Amino acid sequence: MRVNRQRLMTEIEKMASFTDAPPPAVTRVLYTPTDIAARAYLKSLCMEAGLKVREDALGNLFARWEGAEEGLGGVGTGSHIDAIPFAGAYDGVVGVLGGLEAIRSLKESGFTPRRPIELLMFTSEEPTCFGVGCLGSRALSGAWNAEQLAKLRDAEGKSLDEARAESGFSGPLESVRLPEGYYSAFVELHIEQGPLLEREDIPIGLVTAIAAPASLRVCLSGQGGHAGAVLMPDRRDALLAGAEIALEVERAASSSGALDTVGTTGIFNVHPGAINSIPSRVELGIDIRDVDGERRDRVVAQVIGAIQAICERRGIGYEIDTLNADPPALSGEAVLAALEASAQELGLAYKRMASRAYHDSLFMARICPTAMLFIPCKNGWSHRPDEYAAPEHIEQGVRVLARTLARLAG
Ligand code: HGY
Ligand code: MN
Ligand code: MN
Repeated sequence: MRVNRQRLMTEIEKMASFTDAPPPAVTRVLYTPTDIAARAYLKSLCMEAGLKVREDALGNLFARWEGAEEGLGGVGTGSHIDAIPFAGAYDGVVGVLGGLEAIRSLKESGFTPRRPIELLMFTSEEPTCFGVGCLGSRALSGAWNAEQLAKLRDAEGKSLDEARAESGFSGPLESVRLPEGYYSAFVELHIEQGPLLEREDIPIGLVTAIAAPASLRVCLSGQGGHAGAVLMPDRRDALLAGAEIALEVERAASSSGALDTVGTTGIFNVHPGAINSIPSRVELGIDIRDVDGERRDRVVAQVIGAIQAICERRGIGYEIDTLNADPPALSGEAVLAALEASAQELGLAYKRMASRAYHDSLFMARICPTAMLFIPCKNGWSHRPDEYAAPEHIEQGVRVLARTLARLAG
């Protein structure tokens, strides 16, 4: 079986051209015209490969290679093509186009699967639009029901229903959830988004667990006013409360007792944002994660307690909205074993490791045995324009994935 590296790299480059940022940056936000054009490009590749393509009411895309036997759960592979602002060309894309290449390589080698093999492109893995990540896999796994999804609003107050309808995805949200047993296994190929594989010069990572992400949206309201005329004792400055909170996020995560706990204040919006006006309103976006769900929850509770104390001391109003607090996911041993056997067959060194980034596999693990396959990325950089994965590593990842799909699909 031969992976066509040239074809795959050309497609990855073409996918990167669908961007709303100046190259090499990639910005491809959910349901934007750029996202829709990228989806159309992917659909054309899947149809050219002779796969049966369908999209669900949220825009999750499924490209299916029917198996020889009827009525068996399929083997899924895939990832996402949406990209946060000023990201890179490989996050998610390697798993979608690499998954397609694995399927094409198997087809071209004359392999016939017993079970169907299906490529997935999940809608909205990134939280950019609605504040919560993995919307497509959250919905199709049943982790979130239609009511929870319908409550989501974007920054302009538009609902998920309005946004998806504008992009031509209609149909009841209830129809997104997959029937029991739809998949027998799921494997996602992804760049590591960390430095370990490159540092240890190991080409393959086998992901044993995915860290548990929690996100908070915090709205602070103080007393605005003239930066020159209002004396310091009379101020209620929302930005300074936010600054104390951001430092508390760092302190709470750093003192959890484990390096696995991370905390980030990635959104810090200030209103009105004028040099001579005291900030009256601030919106914070806080991301707290850990491979241990209980430890993560303790840190979240600590941060919420600190927000209350800081705001009461400073006379600042606050609203805290826990957008999501997902449990960690453990990989399926049978899928890990299939990945391990494939890497060994190919004579590739590998290491078992946790994923600190979340992925759609976090939710696929709720409906079938799931595991991820990592390849190195330069300096571990990701979510930035200079994100890079070497063609040789991408090809090796696809070769391990193809063999693993063949093993799992019989
Ligand atoms: O944030 C994450 O972990 C993923 O890259 N969306
Ligand atoms: Mn990402
Ligand atoms: Mn990703």
